[in-house]
Amino acid sequence: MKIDVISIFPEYLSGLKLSLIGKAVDQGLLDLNVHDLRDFTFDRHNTVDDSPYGGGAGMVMKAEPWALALEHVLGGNSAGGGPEGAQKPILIVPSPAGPVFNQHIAEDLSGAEHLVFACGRYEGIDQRVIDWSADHFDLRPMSIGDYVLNGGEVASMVMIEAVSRLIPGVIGNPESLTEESHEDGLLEYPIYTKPASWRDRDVPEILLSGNHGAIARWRRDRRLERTAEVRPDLLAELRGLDKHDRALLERFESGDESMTE
Ligand code: 6GU
Repeated sequence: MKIDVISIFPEYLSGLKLSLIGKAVDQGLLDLNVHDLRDFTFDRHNTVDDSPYGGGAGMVMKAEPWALALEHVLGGNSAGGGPEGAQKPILIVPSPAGPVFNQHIAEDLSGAEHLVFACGRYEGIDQRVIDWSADHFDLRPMSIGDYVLNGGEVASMVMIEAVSRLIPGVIGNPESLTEESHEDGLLEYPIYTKPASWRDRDVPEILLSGNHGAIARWRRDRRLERTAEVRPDLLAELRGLDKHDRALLERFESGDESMTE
């Protein structure tokens, strides 16, 4: 997968060189390039912003540097110029005004050939270049949650990490991708390691039993309980609950904790 990031703070993205994402880049699984928006300006001060038409607080990012940067990452791949039938690159514009990013979107994006992240700052980017970009890209404004950040850099890093770990080969043990929070709409079960007794707190006995069926059931029960407790909104979306699952949730809702242990 190819990922281009455009930002006025390219060094912000340097954290992506660390850990598993950096390794994926070294191994050639990920072709990650960060571009400085100011390289696409031609005035003495490398100006990327100006005051908003119609008035108001803050500054707006100018259209032309963005268009030049986006044309640069398109290379010969702009619509009409690229190979017949080739997918348009996906352009993600981080914005608190976009639909909220989630694991389903991460999975969808992990199958893409080319992702471009346009990190806005200030009050945002001139709308005309966003509209223009839709001719050349599959345009996706995207929020990472209901709060406001100062720019798209951190949001892009969040999305890049969530997407690239799903690319085959990026995570050494693909089994660690299953049974994690959100993988199938449930939060993950609690986990423990040695020692079996720590400061008078014992690991749940069933995990020491060697009974794999019972352990799997226990873990699913804990996932259901945890999800019901902290994210009831996720439970409402769940499909494929069996009789045992539904019985556990009913007991949980009625507050009968004794039957769930
Ligand atoms: Cl994607 N960008 C910014 N600037 N703020 C955000 C956000 C994105 N998602 C939530 N808040």
